[in-house]
Amino acid sequence: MTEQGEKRVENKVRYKHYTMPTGGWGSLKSVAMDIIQQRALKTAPGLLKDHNKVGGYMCTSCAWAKPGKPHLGEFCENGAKATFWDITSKRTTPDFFSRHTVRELLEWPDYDLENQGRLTHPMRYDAASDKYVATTWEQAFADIGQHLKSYDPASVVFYASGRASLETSYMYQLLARLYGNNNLPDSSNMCHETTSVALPESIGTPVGTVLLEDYDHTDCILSFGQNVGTNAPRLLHSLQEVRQRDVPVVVFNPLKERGWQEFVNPQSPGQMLTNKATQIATQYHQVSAGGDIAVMMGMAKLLLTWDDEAKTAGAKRVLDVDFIAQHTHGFDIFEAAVRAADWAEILEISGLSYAAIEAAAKTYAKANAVIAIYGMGLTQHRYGVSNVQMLINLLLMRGNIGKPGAGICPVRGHSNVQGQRTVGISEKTKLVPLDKLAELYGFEPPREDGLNTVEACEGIVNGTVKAFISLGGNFVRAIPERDLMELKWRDLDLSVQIATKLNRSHLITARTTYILPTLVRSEIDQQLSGPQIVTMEDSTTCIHASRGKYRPAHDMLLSEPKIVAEIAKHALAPNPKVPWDDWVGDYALVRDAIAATYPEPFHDFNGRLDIPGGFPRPVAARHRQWETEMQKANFKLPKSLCSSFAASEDRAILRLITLRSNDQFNTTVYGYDDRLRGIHKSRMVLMMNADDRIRFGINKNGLARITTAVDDGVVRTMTNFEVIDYDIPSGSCAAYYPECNALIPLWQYAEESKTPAAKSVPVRIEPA
Ligand SMILES: Nc1nc2c(c(=O)[nH]1)N[C@H]1C(S)=C(S)[C@@H](COP(=O)(O)OP(=O)(O)OC[C@H]3O[C@@H](n4cnc5c(=O)[nH]c(N)nc54)[C@H](O)[C@@H]3O)O[C@H]1N2
Ligand SMILES: Nc1nc2c(c(=O)[nH]1)N[C@H]1C(S)=C(S)[C@@H](COP(=O)(O)OP(=O)(O)OC[C@H]3O[C@@H](n4cnc5c(=O)[nH]c(N)nc54)[C@H](O)[C@@H]3O)O[C@H]1N2
Ligand SMILES: [Mo]
Repeated sequence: MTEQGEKRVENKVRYKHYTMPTGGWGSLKSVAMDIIQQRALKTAPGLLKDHNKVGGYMCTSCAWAKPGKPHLGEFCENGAKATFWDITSKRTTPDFFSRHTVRELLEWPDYDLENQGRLTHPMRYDAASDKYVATTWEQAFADIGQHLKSYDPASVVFYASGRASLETSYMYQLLARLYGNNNLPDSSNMCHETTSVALPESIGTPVGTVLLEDYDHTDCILSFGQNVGTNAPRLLHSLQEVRQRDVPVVVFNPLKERGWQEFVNPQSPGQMLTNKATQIATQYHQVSAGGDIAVMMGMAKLLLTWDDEAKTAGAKRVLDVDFIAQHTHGFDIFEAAVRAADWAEILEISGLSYAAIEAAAKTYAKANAVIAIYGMGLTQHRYGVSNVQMLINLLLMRGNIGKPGAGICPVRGHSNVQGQRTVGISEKTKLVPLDKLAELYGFEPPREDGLNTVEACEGIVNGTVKAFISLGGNFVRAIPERDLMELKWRDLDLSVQIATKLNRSHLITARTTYILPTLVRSEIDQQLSGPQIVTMEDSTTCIHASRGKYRPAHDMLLSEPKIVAEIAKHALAPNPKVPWDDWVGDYALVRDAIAATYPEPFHDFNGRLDIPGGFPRPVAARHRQWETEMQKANFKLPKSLCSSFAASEDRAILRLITLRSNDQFNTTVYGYDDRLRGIHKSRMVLMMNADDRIRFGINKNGLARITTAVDDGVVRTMTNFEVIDYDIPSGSCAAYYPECNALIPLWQYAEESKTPAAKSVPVRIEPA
């Protein structure tokens, strides 16, 4: 098997270590190229005025916080790219579909598909011609409704990617529950679900405790497994300010990511002219993939040792003993486990030296208020939950939760992925006020948990899932086990893809398949009561309004709330208590419904839309109130010192990290340049430690085959990866997502959260 994208992308990779800072001129140039490529010149000036500003629209790229006092341009290179790809003047019209069969389009790489521009018409797949043909909205909704009425409700999945607004998401979850299931997996299942499982057990909240202003008060930052320069670049503004106060930033990442090293703020003329970069990381530790629990265990051991010494000497304690006594539970057992942990094992698994771990622990121990940032490098591992809980343990040891300048800061992915969970998109019934929904809408909601992403895939494989509705996203491309999933997807009876641009999930057709094109957030959403406002929640739990500014890409497009409402009206028996049409006419009424369902976070929702910086939803742990069973913060024992699948004794198996380049938003590939890693022209690249490359007999700049090293009777192999010698610990290697998803077994996920273990795929490498 080869990656289909290869066929058209024949460029040979060019690799040159990138020494420029993140941001700066490189970033401006990249934005300029994108404006030209997407033919978005006319719309570009709006970026300064409206992007992430009160009265404007919220970026559709990452979920990072939008400050109350924004910068002149409150956007980054990647947010700008995401916007230009949304407001591109290119169109994927019925004429385009009439010229290409689906079989032909399946040969195209992701980049070429989305680069056709915005979808304009509802399209239905016609098997006879193997083409998509234009249909009317009325026909599409009538047919989809008819299909949905014919299924057992348990066999239908309502997936959501993380972009849809709070208003759409609320309507969507209600649609699923009125239909009769809780099958509401979302992209969070592949992402920060680990966080949503780990944090409630530890501190009684599913979300982070840090607000943007905490960055003004912190005196140390720890970062684990997040690539700031690419995936949340506006966070660099806060990090730069933190560094200007000389606050230490300690980074743990197998790869030397440029964003954590140096940054020039493109919004600052002074910095641009002098090109004077701010050094971000004060310590950079290249931990092995899956080695974080071991690192944190080592740090915890040192804290205990130094605390013992302080106690003996009668000096100030290193542990925050008052906090531990008053606010936590389980310290004794945790302490015993930390004391028992073996240094040799810690060093072996972490891949770091004792001195490195000691340096990190010293910095941590000296600080009074510490923020811990993390991303997919912690969540997408077999013991991802332990990863996150171990980080919480470390914070709890010194009382670093619930005080200014301190706390846990998971950096979320999609711009409203967190908010979707807040308003009920969840397969877990315990997270949803079902009784309230029953009372408001006079129906009996289903009470069994629904399917998460992995379970939905299992259902598709075993035939129990018959229909898949996708509110955005590119599910087939984003999930593991691509070959089997693409095969089984074709047995689905119905696939409905609500989308903005063409992607591969649209081309893996079911018996009946529709593409329903929709507006993007930056476009004016005109309904009966006038142009509409939508809302979303950022990584720091702050809720913002967003107003579209651009003319819709096409007259035929419908908004997401309208599409959801029409599917509901055509699939469900009428319910006078659910005013779908009124909601579509005025989204303020949906916000009233959200406020009625969730009075605490959303009281006076419509009155608080334009608070600069958004309004935070209440998080008890910020005030040291712990909504756990014991009403305390819990020290949780990690399940293992290593968060990955076990390594082989003979080092024949490497851990493959699948990650993002600087030129993509998830499965949307903007181009073939990962500028910040110095990798150009190709994505079929394997980043390897030179010793490993030599060990496996691969020539410098040679080609490699990657085979998943699991023994389940399935062969998962991909070939023709161009190998580059990369600064990465021996034993770990890295390649791009989504290309490598064919290598990830569906059953290798984080225990408890079922987040696919995309950061530690056990692989064998050989010359191709
Ligand atoms: N421009 C842009 N922005 C995005 C996205 C995008 O694709 N493009 N995607 C959005 C989404 S949905 C998400 S979830 C976020 C993802 O943002 P990130 O969390 O940054 O995700 P990844 O790019 O997958 O990379 C994670 C980092 O973890 C490191 N890593 C891998 N394994 C380990 C490990 O075992 N330990 C440690 N300590 N580090 C490890 C990798 O080297 C990499 O730097 O970004 C969001 N923002
Ligand atoms: N191997 C590996 N796999 C991974 C990951 C990894 O790190 N490694 N990361 C995982 C993570 S963190 C995530 S979040 C998932 C992402 O999984 P998804 O969220 O399913 O994928 P995206 O690539 O974000 O979806 C892109 C598509 O969304 C549609 N779209 C864009 N904007 C809108 C909009 O406003 N409305 C609608 N209706 N549609 C829109 C477009 O048609 C576009 O093609 O992938 C996961 N998969
Ligand atoms: Mo994500």
